[in-house]
Amino acid sequence: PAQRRDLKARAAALLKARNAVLVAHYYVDGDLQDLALETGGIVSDSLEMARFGRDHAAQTLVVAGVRFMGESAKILSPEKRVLMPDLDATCSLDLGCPADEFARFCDAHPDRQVVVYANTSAAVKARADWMVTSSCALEIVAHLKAQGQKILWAPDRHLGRYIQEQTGADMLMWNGACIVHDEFKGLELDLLREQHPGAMVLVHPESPKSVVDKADVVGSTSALIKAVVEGAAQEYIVATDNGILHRMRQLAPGKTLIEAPTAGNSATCKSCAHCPWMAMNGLQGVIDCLEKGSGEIRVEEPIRAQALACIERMLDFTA
Ligand code: CIZ
Ligand code: SF4
Repeated sequence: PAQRRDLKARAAALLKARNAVLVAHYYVDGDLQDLALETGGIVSDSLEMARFGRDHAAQTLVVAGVRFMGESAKILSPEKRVLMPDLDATCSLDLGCPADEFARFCDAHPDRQVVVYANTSAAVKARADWMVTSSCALEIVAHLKAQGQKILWAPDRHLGRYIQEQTGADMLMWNGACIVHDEFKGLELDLLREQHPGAMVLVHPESPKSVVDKADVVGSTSALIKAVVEGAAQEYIVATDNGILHRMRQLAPGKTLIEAPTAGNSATCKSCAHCPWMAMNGLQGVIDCLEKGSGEIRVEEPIRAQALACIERMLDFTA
């Protein structure tokens, strides 16, 4: 702990000295989340991270999250330096949706509006009409449906199915999944719930249908945090990356938080729902990228400009 305190103080001093701000996701290590908040940065979901980075005066953004988050920051703020503690931090949704294959899929369905989840590369966004995050996907798809549009959706099949069920939109799906949320199990969740009959079940829609169907609240990371803060229940079973519990505990200190069961455990033992790529972000990485200028995100022009149009459509819609 003394060593961590020391690293944190060094990282804080460097952020200040380099006129940099730390933009962190809810799923990264608690130390990084605290550092971001203590130094004038933000801890948030990918939508708010992108907005915050764009609007902040700092000329260097340190993005603690996964690669698509760094890319989104660079797409929105090309004049800023965007650094990441570890450039190898990626996402199974991004990996599972290569830009060339995706472009062929789109070319085969020219009559559809292409809607992609934030968790994709800049090149995939460049091919899309709309980007969405889980906090605005329902609204945007409902809007497109009302206009009579048919949709090509990528890459998360669980989130896509959930949105289709909710909106009734005509959606053709890419077959991707998040390796973390895909592991939550409905049957084990039932057993856990029997042990905690008063608990509210909070589920991120990247989870399988068997889990989403048992939820009291289905929503983005921000929506799940709000549900804990505002909920009347004492206990909450949380089906999303367990990195989020840090922020939930801070904002709702009196409440009991229980991790939802995954395939790698049983209802009675500890969950293992933590993204291995989010876990690559650490205090030392923040120090290294600021000291050495390593981990810099670059996105080539025309791709950047095309991806920007797709992100801005969402930002304008949700403004
Ligand atoms: O699972 C993720 O990577 C999420 C929830 C990203 C986001 O939109 O904040
Ligand atoms: Fe991707 Fe899942 Fe990790 Fe989020 S938690 S970055 S969706 S692999």
